[in-house]
Amino acid sequence: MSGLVTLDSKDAAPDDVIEVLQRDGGVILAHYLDPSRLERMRNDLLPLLESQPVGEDEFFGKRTRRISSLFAKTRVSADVVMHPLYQTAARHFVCVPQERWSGDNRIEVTCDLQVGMGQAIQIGPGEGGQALHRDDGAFFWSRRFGREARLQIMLALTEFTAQNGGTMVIPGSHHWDDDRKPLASEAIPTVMAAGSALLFLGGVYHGGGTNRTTDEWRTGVTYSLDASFVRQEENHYLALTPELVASYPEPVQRLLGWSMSGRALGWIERDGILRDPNFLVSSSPAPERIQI
Ligand SMILES: O=C(O)CCC(=O)C(=O)O
Ligand SMILES: [Fe+2]
Repeated sequence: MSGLVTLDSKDAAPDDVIEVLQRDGGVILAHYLDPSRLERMRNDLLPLLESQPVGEDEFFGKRTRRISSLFAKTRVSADVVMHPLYQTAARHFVCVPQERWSGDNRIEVTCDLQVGMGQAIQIGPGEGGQALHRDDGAFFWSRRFGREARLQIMLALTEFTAQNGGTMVIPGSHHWDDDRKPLASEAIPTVMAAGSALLFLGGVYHGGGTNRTTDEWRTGVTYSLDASFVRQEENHYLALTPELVASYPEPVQRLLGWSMSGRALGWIERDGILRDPNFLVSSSPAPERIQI
């Protein structure tokens, strides 16, 4: 394969995005962020990255800077995770309805989405290629489960090239079983302009690329939309204050975890009733939990 497929966010149909993801496991969306949001995000994050120390091990990169708690650092985070193409594709792959017995009833259950993590990643000159890996390995996901638990995004804050560390991806590797080893020779670089974004499934082998330049820092911002029943990779409950979460619209509060997964996970008890915890950060009344 010569390169990853690029679609234009301005006119791509969600079904086209889903079709390419289903086949290749990754797709580039051009013009994902408009110029003013891109500029805002750059202003919010680039100065913070500049004063951040580089990592301490091979995987996270000894010439790579990272920052998280992104919802506390840039409000454009909400625009990235709420983009209709990202939301629709993530729901398609992650929120697959399942049937379960509950006594005599066969009920259909569907999980929701949550933001598993967010991180700005700046790969510096001289950084070697990161080990190829699957991001859903964080929660021991297996191809045997027959479904995906994560759709990740890597948004380019600066241009991604084959020379400066553009994310390496093995197209189609989300179809592989758990035993097949990823080879560097199978991976191709993500080449995209600032403001474009790579969407990739949690089962796709990928890794930060080698930065062969002498003076270019490659800056990407990554978030994941995960099945709401897996443990969040980043601990938003400890990283973000309830006041800050309350300042975002309700759908974003829910994505951050002030929500339930389906009807069973994540409740909080008040006055003897198990409730959806969103009332802690929104003005809506505390609804009763629906019984399973
Ligand atoms: O920075 C990149 O291009 C990818 C980083 C990555 O995949 C990771 O740290 O899990
Ligand atoms: Fe990764």
